[in-house]
Amino acid sequence: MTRLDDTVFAKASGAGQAAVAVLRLSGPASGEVVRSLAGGLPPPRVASLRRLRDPTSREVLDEALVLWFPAPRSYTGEDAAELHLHGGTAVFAGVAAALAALGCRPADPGEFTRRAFLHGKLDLTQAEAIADLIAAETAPQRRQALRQAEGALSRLYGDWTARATRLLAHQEAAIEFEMDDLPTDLGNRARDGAATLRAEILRHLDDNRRGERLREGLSVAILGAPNAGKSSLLNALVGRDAAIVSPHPGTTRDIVEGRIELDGVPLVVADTAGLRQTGDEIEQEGVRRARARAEAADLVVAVFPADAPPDAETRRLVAADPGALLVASKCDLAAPAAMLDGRPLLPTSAVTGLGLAKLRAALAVAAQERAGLTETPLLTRARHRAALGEAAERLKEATDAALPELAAEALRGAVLALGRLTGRVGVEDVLDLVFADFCIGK
Ligand SMILES: Nc1nc2c(ncn2[C@@H]2O[C@H](COP(=O)(O)OP(=O)(O)OP(=O)(O)O)[C@@H](O)[C@H]2O)c(=O)[nH]1
Ligand SMILES: [Mg+2]
Repeated sequence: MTRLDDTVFAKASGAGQAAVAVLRLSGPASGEVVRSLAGGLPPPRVASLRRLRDPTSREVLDEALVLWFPAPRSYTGEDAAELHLHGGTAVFAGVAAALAALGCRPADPGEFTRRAFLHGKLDLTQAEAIADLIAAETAPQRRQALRQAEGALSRLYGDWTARATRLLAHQEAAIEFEMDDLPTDLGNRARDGAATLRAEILRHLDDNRRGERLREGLSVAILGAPNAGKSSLLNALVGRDAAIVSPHPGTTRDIVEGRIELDGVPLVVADTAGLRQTGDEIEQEGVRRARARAEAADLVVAVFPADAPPDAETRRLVAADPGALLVASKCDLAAPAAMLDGRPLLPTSAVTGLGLAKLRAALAVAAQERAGLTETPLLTRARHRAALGEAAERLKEATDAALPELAAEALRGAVLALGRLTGRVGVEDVLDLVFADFCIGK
């Protein structure tokens, strides 16, 4: 639980051994603490070189750059400071001990951003975007997170919340006027407005999870018969021995994942157990997991070895999945067919490297298509999807309501659901979820 009368600190950079470790401090006692350590407060927002001393023993702890950010112009919106220390473990430990002696406590993960939220510096979608920015691995992920941090999603969701609130006000006014026997079409206009808003929300929801995929990485599942060369293909794609390869059919049991990036889209490639009927319980579980992963994956790569007839299990599976990529493996051993069931087969060999560049290119195209890189703000989280789905549902109820009172009640539900997105309404239950994926010091 964040207590805003606490002053907290955390190492905000320089994990492990780095030349500089930045220590962040935030809370009402920040100014007093800096004064005790540095012998005075430097001017606001100007980096000043100061000697830090243990307040009790007066021992010099470090020569540090000290930055003082008086409220409200700080990241958290409260009095805050940064100490740029030399990067040694002993330096940090010494300063941390001095801070603890002065009554500060180490910050919880995400606590600085949580404080910023509580002081109205950012809303929940922006706080989530900062977590994404810290975790971003690729340039498109970074761009998406930055757009969201700048408020692209909060503006969109904030605008929807305002509109739903206005519709609710109209609906309630219509009820008032009705009681006074005044003619009005306010109620009808509120219902039309609800239908229009719902259509916009549904369009935003119907984006094929592009934003979430970009954030999490596109999921690719490699499927095929035992010994088809699936693990060899995974290893070739990720460029390391991620999965065990052996001439024994049924080697892979669990799902083995490797991450790659193609044209800026992260992919999580999963190698799976070979599909076959088997009496071996562990292998059966592996096959079950393989099928489940194929169901959940954004893209299936089906592997058919060139030196064997195509197996019925995998064939059946891809027949039901028109988006699957078909690959002929082991083309150094035998000449592959060009087509299978009327679909092109991409020839590859994990031994000679044949076709791997083409496979990467095909994966990149599929990934780009499915990630659908666009400039409009994308829906990035399941939390947003749930709240928007709920809002659309309530708006439909409002449109279809038989009584104005029921329409008003449904609109109130829509406002609440939309408000949860930015955290302006009903916030307590979502806070923990949002801040749980933060690292300490942010
Ligand atoms: N010549 C040749 N051999 C290959 C190629 N790919 C895989 N192999 C061999 O085929 C055998 C099976 O390869 P794996 O990658 O383990 O096959 P798998 O599909 O993962 O097999 P399971 O995990 O049992 O389902 C191994 O002996 C590999 O060395 C290839 O492109 N060319
Ligand atoms: Mg395998």
